[in-house]
Amino acid sequence: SFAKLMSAAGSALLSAFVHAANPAITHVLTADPAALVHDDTVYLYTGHDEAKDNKDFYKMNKWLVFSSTDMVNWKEHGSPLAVGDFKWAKNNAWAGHVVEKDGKFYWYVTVSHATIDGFAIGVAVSDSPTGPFKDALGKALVTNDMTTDTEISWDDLDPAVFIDDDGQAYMFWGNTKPRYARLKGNMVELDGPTHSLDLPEFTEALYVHKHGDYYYLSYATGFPEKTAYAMSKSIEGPWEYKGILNELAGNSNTNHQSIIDYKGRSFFIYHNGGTPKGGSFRRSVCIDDLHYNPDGTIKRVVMTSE
Ligand code: FUB
Repeated sequence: SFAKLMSAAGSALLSAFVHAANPAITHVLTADPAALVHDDTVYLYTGHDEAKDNKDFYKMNKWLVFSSTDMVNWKEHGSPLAVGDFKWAKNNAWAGHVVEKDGKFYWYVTVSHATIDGFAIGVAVSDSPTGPFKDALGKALVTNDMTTDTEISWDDLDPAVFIDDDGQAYMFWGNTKPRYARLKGNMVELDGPTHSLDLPEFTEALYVHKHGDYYYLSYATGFPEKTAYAMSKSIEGPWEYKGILNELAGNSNTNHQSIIDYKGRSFFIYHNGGTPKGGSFRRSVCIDDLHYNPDGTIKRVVMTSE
């Protein structure tokens, strides 16, 4: 019937609209996506790979911001934050994460410290989700603690910040050893001790989100990396390991994830080496649907390219 035909045409149109090709951004290299939903808009904060080929290592000096209201068309907002904005840092604009509190936007990032061996976490602040962002502290929020010989210079990277329903903020971070601490109300100082987490085969890229009654802790596992996750009824745990959420992301060793709910759907945002000269050091952000089971567990992500 005509009505059936129209409805089929409508759903074909709808799926063309909602399933953009992956990678989602191709004209510039983007890695380590962190998405923030604010005022009905998704802001996507990414790193920027500058390596000329995939035999190189990471070459990253600045971060980029994009926004979208349909998860398909991404508007560019340039680079409102670079390593050079942190006077105490020397290089490596690695993974970061942005949260909003009381009308201010806090961007937590990984950099290499100029005078303390190893990675460090800095925080920049802005009145707008698209910047400009300024170093909030003039020094690192977390520096490498080499006080015990089990510490490694890669410990302090990949911050992920989560604000619980009661307003308490937490920062999760780490490589090899996952950890978290509370943040003070000012969002730029740790409040109290740093706690270790016990997560199987943890590599890096912690990410925390809440959906329904559960808290979810997702992370990169193994190397090359897959994404695994754990669930809890409380942000302070205990966390129950739930297995693999996403398989190896093609030709990239890493696939650093971000998970959001937006306009009634859930999204898994990650990176692969999916552009023509892409690979582990030339990465691009991808977006796929995420589906929850009725018991709160998450179905494995089906990565798509078109
Ligand atoms: O982009 C540099 C590093 O690679 C990030 O900090 C890690 O999460 C991995 O994606």
